[in-house]
Amino acid sequence: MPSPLMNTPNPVDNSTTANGYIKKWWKEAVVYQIYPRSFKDSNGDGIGDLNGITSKLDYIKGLGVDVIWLCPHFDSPNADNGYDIRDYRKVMTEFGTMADLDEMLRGIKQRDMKLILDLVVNHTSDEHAWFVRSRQSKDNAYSDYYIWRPEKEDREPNNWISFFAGSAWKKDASREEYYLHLFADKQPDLNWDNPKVRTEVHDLMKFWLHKGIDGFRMDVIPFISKDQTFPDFPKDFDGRPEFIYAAGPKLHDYLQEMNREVLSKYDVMTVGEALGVTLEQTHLFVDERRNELNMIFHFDLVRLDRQGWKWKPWTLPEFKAICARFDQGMDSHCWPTVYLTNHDNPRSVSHFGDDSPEYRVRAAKLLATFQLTSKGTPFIYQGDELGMTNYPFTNIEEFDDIEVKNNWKAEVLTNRVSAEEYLFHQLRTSRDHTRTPMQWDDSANAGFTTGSKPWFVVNPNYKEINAKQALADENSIYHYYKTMLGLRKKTLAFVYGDYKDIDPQHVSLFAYTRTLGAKSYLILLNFSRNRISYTLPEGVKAGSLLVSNSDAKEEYSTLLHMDAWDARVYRL
Ligand code: TEU
Ligand code: CA
Repeated sequence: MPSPLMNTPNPVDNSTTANGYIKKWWKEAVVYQIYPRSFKDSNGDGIGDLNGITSKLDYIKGLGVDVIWLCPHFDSPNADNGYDIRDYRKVMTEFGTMADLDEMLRGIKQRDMKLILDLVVNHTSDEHAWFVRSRQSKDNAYSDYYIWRPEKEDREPNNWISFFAGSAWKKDASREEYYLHLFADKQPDLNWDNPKVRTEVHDLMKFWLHKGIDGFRMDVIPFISKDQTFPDFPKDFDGRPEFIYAAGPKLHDYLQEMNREVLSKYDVMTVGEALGVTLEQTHLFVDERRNELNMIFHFDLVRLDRQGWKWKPWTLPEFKAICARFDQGMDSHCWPTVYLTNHDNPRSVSHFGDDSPEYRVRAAKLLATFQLTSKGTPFIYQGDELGMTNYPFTNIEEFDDIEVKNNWKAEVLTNRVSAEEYLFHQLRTSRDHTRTPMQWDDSANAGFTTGSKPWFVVNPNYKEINAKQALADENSIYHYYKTMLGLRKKTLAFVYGDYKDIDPQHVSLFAYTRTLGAKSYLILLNFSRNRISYTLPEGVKAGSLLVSNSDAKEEYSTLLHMDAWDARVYRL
């Protein structure tokens, strides 16, 4: 039965650009990511919910985005905030009902926006009916839905580790076997080598597509295929298991099958979260001639200052080198994404900008300028349009994230690392920084909930940093995003244009051009507090000024004076 909410037709004409890209709606779209638990609480229980999102659709549409990516909204016991799904066809009770979801989807469509859902199918919750059956015996219909192995010489089947600390295997008392969990032990990995599992996944995708949703973000999708011999980590293992987990032998067969069986039948977009995928492997996922996924999220940029859970300093030339490498590494058959944060990373202005009261607004606008003049589909995380910042955690009790807590047990409680050192790193890297409630206004709890207790700490800076203030102030970060989104919409060169870094070695200025046919633009970003006098290289001259995050007026010049965190876009 055709759904009344079938995906909306797309205006983009699928012709080819001057530099060889086939135009697609999802290449020109800008996505806004919602973490439902922290977006807006409508009933005072302290937990964000679907009706809360519906009540804010005008706010989201007002920004000028096209697509909403909703983090998991499915029934879940929340061992990992919804990334442990108990029932793929049911809405998480705290978030509302299926009727609320239909209402939200209708509101999204009415505003000419689209919705993509989070497809979490590398693993389920251990409370999923499949796992409940699977652990009961070795010979029921669900026994092979998960990855079970006998113990090996009195211990785990191999030495694989979980991303949330400890072994990736857990011994199950009833089956007397180990099951694999690359994440928490409450997140058992599905056995994709069982064709019944793949059919189940295809069916649940169709269930949601029939509702009229417009695609999926696919959680850790490169991990779905496992080397069934389960070898130990190689001798030269570098401590980064993701590169081993993402190299399963059947991965691309399964993605092509999923495309053939499901995705090819709908005009939808897909983006795979590609932990453990190198730039060199990217085309295998996204080359349009291979019919797998449209795009993937790389980790190189958001994790450039990381070593495991530890933070390390980064430099602008390193940041630029990653951008250049990705641009050169993907031809016109591939399409990139651009994101500076999500629910697994610190706040972008705290991470790549400057969150001091003096420079926060400028720096957040600079990052918006970067993101919205970059090639690829931009993904904006909720609250970044307000310049929300990292949370000033002072002790471990304040955190919620299972990753932070499990690593604390593994590192601090075993005396490997001091509490001070651990907190020093988490203050810079923790996933919890982006999970604090959205700051809507300056009333109690930032207007996130009418109840007395939000599920998670509210950043104390909500009195200054909130949506109400941002909407009222025409110089706010929100309005700047809106301007940049409007400009991107009418300037195809920002979407498809060729990219050229004109000064890769400069330590604080990022200067690049975007060119499509006869149209060319120069973007200048001062990633520092220093004032810079900059002479453009031979042959480059700034033309008229299209956008600036300051009151600078310089135009038609080869010598430019950039203040702290200045961002400008010129015609060339
Ligand atoms: O994340 C994948 C993932 O492993 C990392 O992003 C994670 O944050 C960690 O830093 C690895 O060290 C996805 C989801 O985005 C995340 O929220 C889930 O916790 C995870 O998968 C499991 O579903
Ligand atoms: Ca609620």
